[in-house]
Amino acid sequence: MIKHIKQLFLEKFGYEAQDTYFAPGRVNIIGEHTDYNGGLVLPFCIDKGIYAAIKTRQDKLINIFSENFSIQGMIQIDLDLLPKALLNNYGDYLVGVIKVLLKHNYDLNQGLDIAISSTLHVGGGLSSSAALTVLLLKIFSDKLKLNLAQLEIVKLAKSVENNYLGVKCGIMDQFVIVFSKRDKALYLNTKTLDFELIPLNLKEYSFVLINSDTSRKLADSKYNQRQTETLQALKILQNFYDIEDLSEIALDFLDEALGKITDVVLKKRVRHVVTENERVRKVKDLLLNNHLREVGDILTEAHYSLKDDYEVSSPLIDDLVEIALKSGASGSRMIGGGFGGSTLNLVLNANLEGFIKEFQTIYQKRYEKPFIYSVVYAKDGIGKID
Ligand code: GAF
Repeated sequence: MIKHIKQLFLEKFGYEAQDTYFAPGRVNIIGEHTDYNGGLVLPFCIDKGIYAAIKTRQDKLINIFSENFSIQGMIQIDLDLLPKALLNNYGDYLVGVIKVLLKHNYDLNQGLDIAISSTLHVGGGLSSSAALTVLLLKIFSDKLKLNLAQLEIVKLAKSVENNYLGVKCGIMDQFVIVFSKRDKALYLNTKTLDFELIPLNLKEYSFVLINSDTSRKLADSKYNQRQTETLQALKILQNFYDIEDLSEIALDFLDEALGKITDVVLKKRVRHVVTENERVRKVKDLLLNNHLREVGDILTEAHYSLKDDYEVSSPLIDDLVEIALKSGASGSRMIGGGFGGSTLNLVLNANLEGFIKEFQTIYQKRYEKPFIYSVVYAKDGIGKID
């Protein structure tokens, strides 16, 4: 892929690239929709992601070409003349990054040529947007000598999504894309930003990712609505409790807290957040103590919480979970924002081949879509690769 991205750069710009970078996508083991409620998450990065080859320019133009969106051609942004409205293409990530840097008074005095190519399947829900934003910030930081600290990159990348792209996301994706380490899962408290890298040794199990091949844009989906609902529930509970976010509600107090809310939908949202935090704690301990079988049960439990209480699944995703369990997975759940994307499945290695075969047979009877799956391993976060 390094050779490929360098070749793409040469073809598009007519000279050799200076540097190449890679920003991975992420998988979340558990802790979904908790990161904008001050809760816990347990993600890791995978080996698929976005590659970039770059070279600085003498003027103040940023030229970017994405092989995956080649139909949109080369996008050019003048650092002195930024578009006011959204471009409605991937150039918006670039403009968002530039605007957020300028807002924080960083001096952007040099242009860049950038070629990018992604191995993340569109519609996989593996956080390609956070990968792209973090990647661009890292390139600007290194090449324009902004010297951004890792945590600053994380926060700026989140701000691009929140303030320029209209997605009210939390900090999980950006954080793991910067801090992920090979063979580790990242146990993160999204409120304090304290984190631990815990060994991810699945022993006789594997994580299998299954892609629903349905894309959705978080800004258009009900993602932001969920954020608003949890905020509404928090406001109600703040009349009774001295709390800053829903994750401060302990499981033991859940029933009492739910008693303060009359709206049935808001009750369900709160129940998901509180029980999900508990599931993250449990899975972390189970992983550390090598109790993988129980991890599977909790993953499936989390899926039903996301489906029934948080209502962010989809009929197709529910079906993928059902097929996985029928095919012998020890646990299965949707991951990420929801309404599409991928499922994460915990499968015994001894069953792996049988699982894939059985899943494929059932899936292809029901759907006329390609069956897209991969076995995933925890990898390092963003970095310069050459
Ligand atoms: C998306 C968001 F970007 C994350 O911040 C997180 O909320 C996730 O959905 C759900 O857990 O990936």
